[in-house]
Amino acid sequence: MKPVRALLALSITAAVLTLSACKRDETPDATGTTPQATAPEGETADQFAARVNEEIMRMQPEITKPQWLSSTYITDDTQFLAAKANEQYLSKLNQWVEQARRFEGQDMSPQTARTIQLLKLATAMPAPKDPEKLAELTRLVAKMEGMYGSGEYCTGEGDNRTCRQLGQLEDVLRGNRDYDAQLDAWRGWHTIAQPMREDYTRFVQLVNEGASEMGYADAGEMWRSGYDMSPVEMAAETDRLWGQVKPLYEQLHCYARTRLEAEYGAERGKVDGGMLPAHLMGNMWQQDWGNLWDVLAPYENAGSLDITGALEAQYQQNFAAALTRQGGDRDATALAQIEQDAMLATARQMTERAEDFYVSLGMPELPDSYWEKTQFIKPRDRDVVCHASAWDMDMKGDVRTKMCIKPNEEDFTTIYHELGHVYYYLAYNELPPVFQAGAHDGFHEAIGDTVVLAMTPEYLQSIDLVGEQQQSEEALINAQMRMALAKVAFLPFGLMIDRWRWGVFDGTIEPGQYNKAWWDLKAQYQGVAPVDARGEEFFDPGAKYHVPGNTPYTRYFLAHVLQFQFYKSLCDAAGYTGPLHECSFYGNKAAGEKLQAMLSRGASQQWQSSLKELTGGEGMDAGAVLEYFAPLQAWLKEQNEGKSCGWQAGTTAAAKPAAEAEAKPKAQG
Ligand code: X8Z
Ligand code: ZN
Repeated sequence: MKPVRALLALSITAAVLTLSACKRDETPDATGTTPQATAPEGETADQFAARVNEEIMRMQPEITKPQWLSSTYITDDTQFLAAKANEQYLSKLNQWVEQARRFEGQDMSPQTARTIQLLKLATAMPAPKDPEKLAELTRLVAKMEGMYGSGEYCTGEGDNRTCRQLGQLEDVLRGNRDYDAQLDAWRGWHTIAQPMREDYTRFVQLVNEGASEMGYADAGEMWRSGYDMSPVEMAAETDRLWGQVKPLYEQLHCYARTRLEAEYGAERGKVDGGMLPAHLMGNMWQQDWGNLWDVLAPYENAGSLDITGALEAQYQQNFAAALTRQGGDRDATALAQIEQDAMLATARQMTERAEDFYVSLGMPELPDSYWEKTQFIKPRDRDVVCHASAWDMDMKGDVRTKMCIKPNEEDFTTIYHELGHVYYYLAYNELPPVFQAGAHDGFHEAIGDTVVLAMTPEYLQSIDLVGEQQQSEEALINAQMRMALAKVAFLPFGLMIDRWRWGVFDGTIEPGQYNKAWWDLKAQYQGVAPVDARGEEFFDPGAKYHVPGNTPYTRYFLAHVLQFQFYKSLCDAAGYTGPLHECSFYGNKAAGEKLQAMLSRGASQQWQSSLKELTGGEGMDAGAVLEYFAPLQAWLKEQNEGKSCGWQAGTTAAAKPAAEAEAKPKAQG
């Protein structure tokens, strides 16, 4: 996502957005300690908007560079610098919001009115005005993100002591089908979050105080206010969209449970109430089931889409080439370096493939600086935040991604996702800084994923990643299942994280219930459960990046609906008339132009207008999701025939539908 700037969207690193001061225009207040910003005498609203834009532009690198450093080199020092930069930005933002109050009710251009409206939403981390609390908040967030990035699970004693970080624990879930090894990896990762509970609890108090000072009931209401509709309407929208896709998810859930029971036995393949065991889904958070292909593939001999196998082979080739180049002595250090070189070469090749897709649509090549400054793989000598992100360092071309790429399908598609952010940045770099954001944050998340939908078996074959494809009903179902394990499995997860945070922020979920509410929501939405009790000694939400990283999550749910709408429209623009799921717009300039037009609008207009320009419709709608997966849904129904589908999850106050929760009186933070 986006660290960096994104007004509505906001960022990855918590803080977000960005900006803050080069040249400080503050004067000390009466106590001499609190800087008090003053706006120039007689400044009009339009002048104010122009000044803020200019200041943001100047500050951007001052904020993003320390953040980049702390994410690519986790130490106390870089955390300190990132927190300071964030502090500078957030206090500046508070000043602008304060200064903008002068113009309330005055005549101003629509552009200025939108600028002021967006300013109030320019961070996911509303900060209290009190400078000490503001500084405390930025320190907490830098610390939690550092804890996540450097988190490791250690076992054994003395010489037998080994420590594994997230990537290694994910490897176990991805490829090891041993029940106990998976359980150990899953539990092990969740230990890293236990110490975050206290910090997170304090963090909630602080952002709620900031949100309340800005006029919102709590930080969750502020998050829901970034969608050109009321926060109540926004919450109801998410319920409506979920209602459209829920039957499809339930079919997939039922099928997955049957297969898991066949693999692990009826006892171990499911949890009481018919839920899926959290540690067996191939993914630490059960948000993407693609790694379970070996268990869930509909047909064994119906064409191979073994992308991971192809990428691993490419790595092996690079490794062999590096070995040959190096020759001579190969001690352990030299060998580790060769592995690292081969990994980097493979990661770059994977990224070149993704770039090629965008270039085929008529978009520019990535600038040289992208290739020089990007973090492609996990460095050997230091801790980094591996969670993938895309960065706009200066709003004028210094774009980068930060990943720890490995040669597998999931990382391959994540590269396409991240480049979607990068091409959005590049497309709107000409706009005033406040408009340099997605039409809404779900748009930003949907761009790269739209391209991923166009990675059809034919496209994959055309880039030599998979062999000749069968044309059969079986092959079609296999291809649909491959997409569904990534896209359909994700939907309830995309919703539940912020159901949890909305409840945490509005006080309906109290600190003493943080973990219980988390698992209640996972049970309700995903039908997933841990195999043993997860009491309040755990803080399982903290084991998912976006919680300590404070990145709002509803954006991904919306993106998983929008990307199908975008995809359908781009297929239309390309003149495609066949079944939706077979369309690829690779190489189609007309589709590229349409997409680029939307990207270049940024947040300069309401998202409904941008959506209309691209799709002809004004609202988000999951009809295209259902159209795309129609063959799979029919097949799943047949497979599930006679089975008792569904699951039983207890309901708690925290697990009520969003619209209902919204109607209740708010707790003050
Ligand atoms: O966080 C991300 C991206 C960066 S914006 C890698 N995603 C969500 C996640 O990993 O949880 C993409 C899909 C959902
Ligand atoms: Zn993203």
